[in-house]
Formats: sequence, C-alpha cells, structure tokens
Amino acid sequence: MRSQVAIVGAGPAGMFLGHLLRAAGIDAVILERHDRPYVEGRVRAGVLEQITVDLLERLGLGARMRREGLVHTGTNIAHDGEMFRIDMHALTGSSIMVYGQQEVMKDLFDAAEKTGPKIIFNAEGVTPHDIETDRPFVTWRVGGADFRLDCDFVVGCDGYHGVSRTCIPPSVLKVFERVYPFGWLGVLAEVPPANHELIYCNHERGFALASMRSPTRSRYYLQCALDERIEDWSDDRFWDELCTRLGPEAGAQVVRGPSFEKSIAPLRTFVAEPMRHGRLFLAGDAAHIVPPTGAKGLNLAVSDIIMLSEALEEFYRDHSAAGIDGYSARALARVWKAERFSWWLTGLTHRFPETGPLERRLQTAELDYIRTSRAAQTTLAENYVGLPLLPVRAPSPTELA
Ligand code: RFL
Ligand code: PHB
Repeated sequence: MRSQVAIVGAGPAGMFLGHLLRAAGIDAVILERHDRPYVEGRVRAGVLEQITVDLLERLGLGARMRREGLVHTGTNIAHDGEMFRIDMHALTGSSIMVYGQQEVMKDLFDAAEKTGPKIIFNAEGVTPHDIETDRPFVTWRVGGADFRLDCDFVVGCDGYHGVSRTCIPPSVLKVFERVYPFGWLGVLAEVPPANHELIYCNHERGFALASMRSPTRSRYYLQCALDERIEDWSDDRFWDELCTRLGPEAGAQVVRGPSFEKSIAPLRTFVAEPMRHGRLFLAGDAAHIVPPTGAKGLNLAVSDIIMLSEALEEFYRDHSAAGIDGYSARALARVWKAERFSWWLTGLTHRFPETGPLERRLQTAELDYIRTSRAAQTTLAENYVGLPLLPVRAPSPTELA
C-alpha cells in the first residue's frame, strides 16, 4: 500500500488532519489501534475555542454544532461561596462553544465514511520505520495478517501513550513533565446544568468544576486524591461534596440525578521537543499534555494540525520545505503559552499538599485581583478563548506606553 501521508491515531488530531489533507488533495491513511465506538465513546473535552469551531465549519462539518452547541460569552469563578463572572466576549470579542469531543468525533467519523479519509481500525502493533530517510513506511497487523504502508511522511497523532514519540531517539528528544498530586473525578448525568455557563471553583476542600454537554446533560468534576477509588464515590457523596464546594448559591441550583459515567483522570503538564524528527511529525497529545483546567487539550491538537496541514500543503504545492522545517518551532510557541495558562489556572484554583494558610491567602488575593481588575480579566479571557495561531507582533515601547 502507498499514500503520501501515514497518520497514526484516529483521535481528534488524526481525524482533523486526515480531513484537511483530503480537502487539499493530499492522500492519507489513518491507522487506529481501537475501533470507532471506543474512540467516539471516550468522555473527554467539552469546550471548543473559535479556531476549532472555524475548522469544523471550513470542513463543512459545522451544521450539527451550530444547531446543538452552546455558545458561551462568559465564564465564572467561585471562591469559598462567592462567584464572579468574566465577560469573555466583552473583553476579547470572542466566545467559546460547548460541544463535546464525542460529538466532534461522531461528525468527523460520519463524514469520513462518506468522503474519506481512509481509516484502518483495530490496527495492532503499528510501527513507523526509516523515519530518518526520505522513504519511511509503517507496518501493522489486523486479525493476524501483516500490512505495510509506504509514504512520504508519518504523523504521530497517537496521544500520550502512543508509539510515535518513542521513535525519536532519546538523544534528540527533550521531555518536560510535571505530574500533579491529585486527579479529577468526573461525572456525567442527565440533569440540567446548575448554571447556564461554566463555574470554576476554588474551595478550601479542593477544586470543583460545573460544566455541561447540553441544556439537559451536566458534566461535573471534583479534585480528588490520586489513590481515590470510584467505588467509594456514591452519587450521593458526589452531589453532597459538589454542593459544598460550589457554595450555597450555586450549590442550591445543582439538580441531582443518577450518574451514567464516573471516572478519575490524572493531571499532567508535559511537552516533548522537537515535534518533528526526520520524516516524522508529532501533533496533539502525542507531543503535549495540559491539565484540563483551561480546556486546552483538544484545541491545542487542532492548532498543531492547522499548522502542520499548511506546511504539508506548501511542501506538495510549492515544493518548498520551509513550512515543514518551521513546524516544530511554530507549534511549540503556541503550545508553551497554553501550557503556561493551564498550569497557572490549575495552581490558582486547586488545593496542593503544600497549600497552607499563606498559600491560601495568596490564592485569595489573586482571585480578588482578577475579580476587580479589567486588565487581569482580559489576560484570563484572552488565553481562555484561545491565543492567535500566529505570534502577534510585539508592540514598540511607545505603542505600549
Ligand atoms: P487522543 O484523543 O488521545 O487520540 C489518540 C488516538 O491514537 C490512538 N492510538 C494508536 N493508534 C494506533 N497505534 C498506536 N500505537 C496507538 N496509540 C494510540 C488512540 O486509540 C486514540 O484514538 O489524542 P489527540 O487526537 O491528540 O486529541 C487530544 C484530545 O483528545 C485531548 O487533548 C482532550 O481530550 C483533552 N481534554 C480537553 N481538551 C479541550 O480542549 N477542552 C476540554 O474541555 C478538555 N477536557 C480533556 C478534558 C481530557 C480529559 N481527560 C480524560 C484526559 C477533560 C478530561 C477529563
Ligand atoms: C468539560 O466540560 O469536560 C470541561 C470543561 C472545561 C474544562 C475542562 C473540562 O476546563
């Protein structure tokens, strides 16, 4: 088999890239370890930045999102029972879209069934070869039979636990990592959300987040210990703890009901550099992980893919390697800013083992500063709705003054 590009992984990064390349007339095959129901069934991201919304529209896949997605012009921060709103739209001109990753994946897979790109599910033992040459290839097995795909480029969109990153020699790969000393216990329930917008909550017992998937489906998270067992969290215990952390006002709006998904996710800050080695590129969670506090993971995968597809188009259309040579540095410049934001918002809103009375006063002071400063709210809002794809020209000192 031959294609111009081999993509490992059919998560958001792999599927968006496959569709973008197909639209540009570049042929790609996607190799996915699991089947479609598994990839589509994972309950993950809920918040799309404008770049992700725009990309779905550009690919002609925006109709259901426009109908069913919820546009949020603001977000809320609660602190020990008090809540304030950040009007993102007034501060930045942009909003966010609440439309679950499961819905995004359904739209991407449905379209692929009609138009391509080609996806090979249940591909076991996917292995990239000869990535340091001009003739890389990928091998895998399905149902005991061996397959090989020759290609010009391999793109690793295979997430944090994927195989692609391991193909970059340790002497080349630099890894930056922090594992947080807590996780998020997440619950999905078929009940109306407590609030029409999200609430990020700092409470002395730990962080909580009130989110949603639709006007009738709520998504809630509680900061929990890493060794916590799901079995110890009955629905009643979850709702009680959530209401305590959200405080009397927002807590009173919580509608309780049976949960139909409950899981614990670890939190990690992770970046692997460079995002290209020879004919192998990394994109999305394969190259970087953010703690979910800023809702950046899926959106970062999308910004990588936009940059990489532009670079590959330039390679095939103009016979220029400038784009692919610049991909890693260009993508990492945006990745590190999103990493910084997610790390900062996690630090501001969570309880750490070292959080004593001093650290708590400092968190309170910073939250109060954000509540009362337009400049601080603008900084938060700009990062939350998503930074531009291209670095903004630095203003001169006189322009700043
Ligand atoms: P994915 O989604 O992990 O997909 C990788 C795909 O590669 C396949 N794969 C392989 N295939 C073949 N061979 C191999 N050896 C393979 N190894 C792996 C896997 O089966 C899988 O299908 O990575 P991708 O595409 O980079 O997408 C990243 C996003 O999924 C992730 O960043 C977000 O879900 C993160 N995230 C959020 N992001 C947001 O932008 N907004 C949010 O509100 C948000 N909330 C979240 C989140 C992630 C969470 N968890 C559970 C990690 C909330 C949570 C709780
Ligand atoms: C979600 O709805 O799953 C969600 C929303 C915002 C976040 C993280 C997760 O920051």
